[in-house]
Amino acid sequence: MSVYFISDFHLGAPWIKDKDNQARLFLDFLEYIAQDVEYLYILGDLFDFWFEYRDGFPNKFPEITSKLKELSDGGVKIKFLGGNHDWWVGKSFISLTGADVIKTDTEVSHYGKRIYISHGDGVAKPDWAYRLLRRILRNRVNIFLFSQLPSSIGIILAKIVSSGSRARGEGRSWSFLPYYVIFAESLVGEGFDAVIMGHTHIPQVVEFQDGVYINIGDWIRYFTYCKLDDGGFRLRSFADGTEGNFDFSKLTPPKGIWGI
Ligand SMILES: [Mn+2]
Repeated sequence: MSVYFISDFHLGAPWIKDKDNQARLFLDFLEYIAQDVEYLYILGDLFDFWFEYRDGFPNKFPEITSKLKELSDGGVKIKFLGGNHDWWVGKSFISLTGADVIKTDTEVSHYGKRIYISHGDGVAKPDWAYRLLRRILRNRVNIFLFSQLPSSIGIILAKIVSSGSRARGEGRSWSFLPYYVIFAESLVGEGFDAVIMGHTHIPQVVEFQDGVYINIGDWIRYFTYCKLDDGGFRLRSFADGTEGNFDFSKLTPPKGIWGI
């Protein structure tokens, strides 16, 4: 049995060109791993926007949520750690998918490994504007106020969350990557065997003396994920519709509109 880590689908983002291909690959992936998945960690930004208002939130991805529910009903433990686009998932998401929701960066343990998991937003120190916005958007009073809005008005929140990060994300993530490595290295120094994050949309594996940092990339350009079993951690890609190695020569600098 294996542990899988995935993130950054941004389902529903208007800037994703081939949504049908994305949805088909994701459903095929869930089917493919069904036989050996024990834990499935979704490390945020599954949705480009999800917030539960007074009148709920319209589920635009019934095929995907019901596939996740099928897995959790079959005994798979799905753990959802929200990202900067979908941190506000709540009761309706939980009942649609059967997932457990984790609200903060956390430590988990599998195959004797201490693993630090995080979406990864707020790790890059120079991104002060986002770090401030994050505090506002995660403030309990503000969340309550937003949740009282009907979803038609509350969609304003979606625009703040989505367009803000799109403007910032463009071309800037490359320069943020060293901060992720430094952050991970210090956690490895504290005794973690692995630090697994998403958010940058750039798959990365950085080996330290006593541990590893893995960025699981995205499901927009790279279709990457991390798999852990008794053979250790591996970064894999499902871009060809089956499990394969990720070819790092395929990494390209972000161009045009590209949100994180
Ligand atoms: Mn993100």
